[in-house]
Amino acid sequence: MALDRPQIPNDLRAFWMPFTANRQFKQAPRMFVAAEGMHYTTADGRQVLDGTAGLWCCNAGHRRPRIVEAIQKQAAELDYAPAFQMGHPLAFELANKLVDMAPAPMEHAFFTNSGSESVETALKIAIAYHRARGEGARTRLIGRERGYHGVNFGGISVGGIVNNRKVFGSLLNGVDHLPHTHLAENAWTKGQPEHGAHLAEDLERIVALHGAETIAAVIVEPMAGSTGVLLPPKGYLEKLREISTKHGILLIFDEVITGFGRLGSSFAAEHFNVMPDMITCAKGLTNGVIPMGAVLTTAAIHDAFMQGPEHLIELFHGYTYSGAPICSAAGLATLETYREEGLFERAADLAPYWQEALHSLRGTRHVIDIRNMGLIGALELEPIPGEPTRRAFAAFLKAYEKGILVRTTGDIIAMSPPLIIEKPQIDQLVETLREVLATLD
Ligand code: PXG
Repeated sequence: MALDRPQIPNDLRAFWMPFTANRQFKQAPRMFVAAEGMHYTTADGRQVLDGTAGLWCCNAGHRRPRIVEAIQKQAAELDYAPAFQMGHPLAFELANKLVDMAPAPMEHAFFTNSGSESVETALKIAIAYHRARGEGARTRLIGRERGYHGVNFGGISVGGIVNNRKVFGSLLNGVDHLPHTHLAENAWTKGQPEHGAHLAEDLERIVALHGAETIAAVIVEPMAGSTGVLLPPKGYLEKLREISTKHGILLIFDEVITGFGRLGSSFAAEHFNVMPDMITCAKGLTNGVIPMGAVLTTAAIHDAFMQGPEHLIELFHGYTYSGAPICSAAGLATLETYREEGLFERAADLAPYWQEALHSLRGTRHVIDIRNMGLIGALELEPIPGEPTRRAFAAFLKAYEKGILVRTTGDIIAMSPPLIIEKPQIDQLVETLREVLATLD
């Protein structure tokens, strides 16, 4: 591939990198310059196996022709159309395809540009929905400890990752949190853990504390990704649904990671057969190629807004790029790629092999737990005393040198490869990690 720019710029100072150890990075930059299928190419010409689908987003792998062509064609045809009070066909088409793919109760799609914006959108819709129905006192939002719902103020308020919250002031008020579901007794579980369904009952305690009539919504990741792959105990999501329904509280599933085949089904709601009132998604919606997210809602939520004079705007919310033409084209081509190649089924078929491969690392030095579901896996490492995160970060750097890309969060190594991964590539991931862990301090 001809590259007309220097592979590594001379000056790395201006770009303030997101969620990155900037000073460490700039001393020894790790740059990707190309990608294809399951691999990245580094600036120094090495191939790196993508064990993380970018950042959990390139579910169909890289540089897929259908998606590339759709974007090129759309850019040359209708580059942009105003998103407010005007439309263009592809956004409607994508919304239809998306709700067709999603579990039946989801009938409408509101487009955003990211997972974070999907979360803000869903939280605002929840509060406005209750108000539209004459329950304007329902404004409280319930999240969960260790939850990740993006980085905007609503998302970090309902989120439960302390470093993402503690330096950003007082956040939203009227927020409470459920306990996280990560129990030591579930260590080494393959798939969904046995213990912990009772943790959903904490919602009853929160209801008793605040009064159900003040609570708008509960938001959880059906499977918590960013915090280190925390799986829902058997019966937990069902119980959360039951208690939310009983008290008229909306249940929002944040499926930014679990959507689009990650668990071997369209969404986790389908996988667990628990239906929320709203689903937030992003990432895999466009295979990570173009920023786009969406909030899926039931007809009951959407229809509650469709009242009053018809010339009035029903929901005062939206983004310049909500459903933008190029994003919509990428979304349609992505969904078509998933369908055509049966990638969700492929993920489901590969899941048992993935599970056994990962769990073969049990007994490897430093590993204190292994968790998995669908094509997601995590190895939890014993932290170096007094130096949390250092060991996992060292593993990440070593793995990268040895040609595989993994993610770390705290002392947890997380993996979420593209759904096109082949069995020998699963072996390569696991065997490389085995070597890395064996040589790590
Ligand atoms: N909700 C969930 C459940 C997420 O996982 C977001 C919201 C925010 O999405 P945006 O598009 O605003 O980043 C996310 C994002 C990681 C990692 O490796 C996870 C995310 C993003 C980047 C890295 O854990 N999740």
